[in-house]
Amino acid sequence: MTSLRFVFLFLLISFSTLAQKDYKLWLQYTAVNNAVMASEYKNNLKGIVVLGNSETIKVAQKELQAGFLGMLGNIPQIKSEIKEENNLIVGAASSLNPEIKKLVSSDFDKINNEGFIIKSVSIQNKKQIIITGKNDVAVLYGVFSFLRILQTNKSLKNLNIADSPKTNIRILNHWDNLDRTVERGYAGFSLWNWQKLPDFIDQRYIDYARANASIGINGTVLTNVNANALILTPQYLEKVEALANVFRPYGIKVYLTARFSAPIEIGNLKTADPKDLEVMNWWKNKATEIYKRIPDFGGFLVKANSEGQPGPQNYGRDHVDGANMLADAVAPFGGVIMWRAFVYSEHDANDRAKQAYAEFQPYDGKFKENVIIQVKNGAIDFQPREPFHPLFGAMPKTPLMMEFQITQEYLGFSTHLVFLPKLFQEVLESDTYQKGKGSTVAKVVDGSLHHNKITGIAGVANIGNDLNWTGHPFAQANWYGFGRLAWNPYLDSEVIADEWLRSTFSNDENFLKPVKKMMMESREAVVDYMTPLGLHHIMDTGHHYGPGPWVSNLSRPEWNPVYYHKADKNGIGFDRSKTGTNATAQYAPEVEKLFDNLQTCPEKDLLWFHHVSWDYKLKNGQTLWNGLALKYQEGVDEVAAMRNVWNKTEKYIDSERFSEVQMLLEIQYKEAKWWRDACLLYFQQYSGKELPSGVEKPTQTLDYFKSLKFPFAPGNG
Ligand code: BDP
Repeated sequence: MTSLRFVFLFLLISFSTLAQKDYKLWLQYTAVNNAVMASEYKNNLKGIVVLGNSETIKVAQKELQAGFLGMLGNIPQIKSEIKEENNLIVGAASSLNPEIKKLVSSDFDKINNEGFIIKSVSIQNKKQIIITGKNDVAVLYGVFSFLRILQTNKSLKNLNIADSPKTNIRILNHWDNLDRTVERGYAGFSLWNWQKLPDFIDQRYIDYARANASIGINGTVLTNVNANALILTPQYLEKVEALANVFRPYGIKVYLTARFSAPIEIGNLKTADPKDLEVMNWWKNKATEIYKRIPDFGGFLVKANSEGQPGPQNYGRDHVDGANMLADAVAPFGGVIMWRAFVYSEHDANDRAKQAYAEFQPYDGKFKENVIIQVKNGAIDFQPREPFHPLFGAMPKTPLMMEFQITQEYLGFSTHLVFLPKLFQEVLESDTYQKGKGSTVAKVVDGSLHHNKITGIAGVANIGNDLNWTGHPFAQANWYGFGRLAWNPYLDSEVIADEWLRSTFSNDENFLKPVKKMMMESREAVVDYMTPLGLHHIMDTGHHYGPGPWVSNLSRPEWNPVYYHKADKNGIGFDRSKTGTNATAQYAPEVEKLFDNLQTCPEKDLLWFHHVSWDYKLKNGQTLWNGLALKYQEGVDEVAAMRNVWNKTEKYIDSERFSEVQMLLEIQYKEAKWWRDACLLYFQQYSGKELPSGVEKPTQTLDYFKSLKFPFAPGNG
């Protein structure tokens, strides 16, 4: 009996410590086992001098203690004075004494309000390290960055870092409903426990804030863009206030989605017309009420007149009228309106890819100063690959915010390992040519191209209440990478993968090298086995799980995959060149020419812009049909290779995460084959050609694949 109890206890303890690894994200703070580095750290970190006593500074101090305890096995002494050498001095500019301030004064010119300085200095001939910034939150960013130096086993010698975020709004968009379901959420239910708030503060809220602050995220939209007006009632605002209080010390502002018809639904007005005086006043009063509770409330995110959501057009007004009315309501308090450009009208039979541009481009320069237009990275909808959204090159007088999707709605949910920073980087590096060569999307988004006052990057969160937050251990890397790119849109995704792997798993080169390579190749793999050569939106409809290129029976044409691939006896692809819908004309002439011409259009975007025959010759000499089939096979092979890489990592990491990823890769492999077989069998009906050699025979019939139904696929409301 006792021994049984012992075994049980042992299991319980080992379960909880292992499970914590999944939970701890990239803040593992595991012992530094590189002896040289460990001793360098210990020698340089004899004491900590923390200046200031705000809640944020307390958080910074706690984080340093946790980090040092985990990584070095002890906590350097907390000191109130700087006497000996080898201290870490942590505090905002206002708390530094004149002597120290002088040592870093020129560095302060290099940073903005949220930027930080980490510097090795000598004070009265004693060497010290300073972490500082213009305010306490900046110092906290510096602390996390300093801890990352240790986490990634880098040297502390001659530190001289001055780093600032390049965008102002670095924000997660939670598509979380008030009943705790998450639209397109694949990691459990919403973190926000509305029923227990405001009195019960789940530790998870704090850990969420910590994780975000560690990567520089400074805002969160708590609610779904398909909004519920109830969030704006006092009963809920009290709960929102409680969350805002938790997040504040971490530098995170709370934002909400505003349902445009809220004045009717919760305000008892007869209209929500943005030009109606009563409606304007209702929003002004609502804003006043919110800011009374939450003085640093960020503002509203709005999805209007899109996919059935109410908006100004219901009253004969336009997006400018709607956005500016809300902007007036929050302006006195410093609030911002993030107005989404994700629109495609049911009354417009034209190419869906052209619609957001057609609707929004004419509004350039018409929005109030505190409005920023939030544009998805591509013109359709978060596909495995899309050319950059033409609006990024077309609204010089309007601040545009990037919207990426971190949750993998169209990329295999939280089952497939796909390292998204690679996708994000591809978009950010795209050249709009708006002001000539080098006018990249990153420069539009960070405001450097048009000198915008507000700038931002939003990511649709992949976070839920699963033990590991994101469903897949590697999906944590997408949250991490999003934050790092929002801070610096010019960061290389490989650097991000390296940092994340070291902080999350191991610094062992034998682990890092192959796994990093696997991550870097994972995005192209998913493109290859789902939508190679520019194909898009051929997922099964509604839930978007698995292939459904055959779907053609939905009421709106652009909801059907057949609308996007246009496969027929002659060939496949959507002609968006000037012989087709002329969507290419929405780009700057240089880009337009590139995409429009079949000879110069990058093959990765071929079927996005052109309808080509099955016999069309690809650059490698293969026919389109053979090339397409071989790409699908390549995707499957890539997943098989990922699986092989992972199977060799067992000795470097904990068994729990090892086997989780192993099982997930098995599923991904199975699903990659499903994608290949279903798509090729379907397209083969039109090409009428045999599969080329090298492509495995399908395991099932087309009818079988068509018969698969997933009424309970997650994330679909
Ligand atoms: C699509 C999703 C849908 C969202 C919509 C949006 O399928 O659930 O509501 O985008 O971004 O990707 O508004």
